[in-house]
This record gives sequence, structure tokens and C-alpha cells, in this order.
Amino acid sequence: MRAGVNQHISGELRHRFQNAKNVLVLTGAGVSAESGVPTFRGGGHTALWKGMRFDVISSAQMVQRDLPAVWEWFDYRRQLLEALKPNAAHLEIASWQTRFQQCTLVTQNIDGLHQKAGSRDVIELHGNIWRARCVNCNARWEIPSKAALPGIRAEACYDCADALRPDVVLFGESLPPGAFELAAERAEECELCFVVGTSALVYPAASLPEIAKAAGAYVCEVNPERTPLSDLCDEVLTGKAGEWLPGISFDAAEQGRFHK
Ligand code: BJW
Ligand code: ZN
Repeated sequence: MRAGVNQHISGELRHRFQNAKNVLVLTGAGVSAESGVPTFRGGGHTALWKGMRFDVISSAQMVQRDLPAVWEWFDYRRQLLEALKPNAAHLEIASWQTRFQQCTLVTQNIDGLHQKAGSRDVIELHGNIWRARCVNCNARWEIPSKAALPGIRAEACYDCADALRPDVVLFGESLPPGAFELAAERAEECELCFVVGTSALVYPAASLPEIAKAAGAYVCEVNPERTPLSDLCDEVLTGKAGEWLPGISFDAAEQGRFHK
């Protein structure tokens, strides 16, 4: 039994992890919690900023009504993120891309920590806080991490001179073209699906494990709390991603001496 975790992975998961060729990982805010990124929901609380619920400030209506306020909220969060580092869960997931023939990482996170950990071809369902997007022509522009952050607000689109907004998907907005479709295709093909650190309340992201399960995959959730997907999962690893995930490779490498 490993430190911090009072449960072993099942023999079934160990076997599947050892033999899988095609794996899909869906992550949410919880995978970044141990890096110091606040989650949106959880512990009975919902994030507030200047007294506004995050689903009010992070909404399509707010972009229409008060774009500078939306920039201020995202500037604030980029400043918090700048100093943060990937944790053991991000690093472990990144290592799976060399371990498995195919390992698709789909994230709802906008923080860029998976990429910082070395993950490639990350399918970002909800955009990225380090990019801006033109409200008119949709051109995307990187926001340099050390840039004078408020400056980006003053900048107009280099292509058409219209206003820029954060390149993130807010409530009621469509996901980036093709992102969900690609993720859904990969979910249908995978044999093993990990659902890590998401409350599974936001759709269509939360439908990916459902798609994987319906197509025959073994679905494993990693979360300290139960979610609406827990009952659908074949295995629920109750606890923190940074404690469970590195241990999965370790457990899978064991000879089964301590397992049934
Ligand atoms: C740990 C841990 C540790 C803690 N280790 N774990 C079908 C049914 C009903 C509604 C809809 C539907 N389809 C679409 C909708 C509408 C809507 C929706 O889902 N609403 C529901 C809330 C009811 N969806 C949308 O609007 C989406 N767009 C869309 O579908 O377009 C088509 C369309 C257009 C127009 C009309 C209708 C359809 C867009 C969703 C965009 C979500 N955007 C946000 C904000 C991004 C910008 C920002 O950051 O401000 O994305 S909302 C927020 O939630 C953010 C997250 O990516 C997302 C998911 O949250 P996540 O990651 O699950 O975080 P938490 O905080 O909820 O959970 C953290 C978890 O971690 C907890 O479980 C903890 O226990 C756990 N944890 N520590 C492991 N150490
Ligand atoms: Zn433009």
C-alpha cells in the first residue's frame, strides 16, 4: 500500500494498464489542484471573483457586456498561473504518451500545465488562457507569459484591428471547431479511459467517458469525491491525482504478489 493512498488498483486495472495499446485521459481542474490552481467547484464552494460567481464572469454574456472586466479576470488568473509548475499527475500523464502506442490527452483545463509537463497534441476542449482570439476574424494570438499582461487588452487584432478576447470557451459558447469531434472519435477507439479531477458536470466534455464506456472501454475515475460519472466507471480510485497516477505505473509493474 502506497503512502497517501489506502487502496490498491485492482488486478483488472493492472492487467489492462500493462496491456493497453490505446488509452484516453480526460482531465479537469482537479489535476492542477496540487500545483496550486483553484478548482471551480468542490467542497461546497463555487469560485467567486469580486463577488461574482465564476459562471457569471466566465460567460458569453459578460464578453458582450463588459470585455475589460473579463480581461481583468483572466489577467488575474494568468498572473497566478505564471509561477505554478506541473505536478506529479501532469508528469505521469505526459509519460504515458511514450508508454502506450496511442495515448490521447483531452483536457478541460486552460492553464497549459499539461503542455509544460511535456504532453503533446493535447486536445483542449475549453481553450487556453495563454492565447487571445479576435472577436471578428477568430485569429489567435499567443500571450507571452512575461508580457506586461494588461497590454494585451489594449492590443487590437493584428489581422483586422478588431477587439481581442481570451481564447477560452465560456458557458453557452461552442467548443473549438473539431476538438470535441476528435476527442469523441478517440474515446470510441480507446480500450482504457481515465477520468481525472473533473466534477463531470460540464458537457459535452463529461460525455467522453460515457462514449468510451459505451464502446467497450474500461473506465477509471481518479477523484477525492464522487461525481455523476462514478457509477458508470468500472473502477473509482478515491484520492488525489498526484498520489494515484504515479502509483498506477508502479502497481502495474509489480508481479501481483500483493494483489488478488
Ligand atoms: C481532484 C483533486 C485532486 C480536487 N486530484 N481530483 C448537456 C446537458 C446540460 C447542459 C449542457 C449540455 N450540453 C451543453 C450544455 C451547456 C453547458 C453545460 O455543460 N452546462 C452544465 C453546467 C449544466 N455547456 C456549455 O455551454 C459548453 N458549450 C457547448 O456545449 O456548446 C454547444 C452549445 C452552445 C450553445 C448552447 C448549447 C450548447 C461550454 C462549456 C464551457 C465551460 N467553460 C468553463 C470555463 C472556462 C473558462 C474559465 O476558466 O473561466 O470551463 S466552466 C468550468 O467548468 C471550466 C472547466 O473546464 C469546466 C469543468 O470543470 P472541472 O474541470 O470539472 O472542475 P470542477 O471545479 O468542477 O471540479 C474539480 C474536480 O476535481 C472535483 O470533482 C474535485 O473533487 C476534484 N479534485 N482536487 C483529483 N488533487
Ligand atoms: Zn481579427
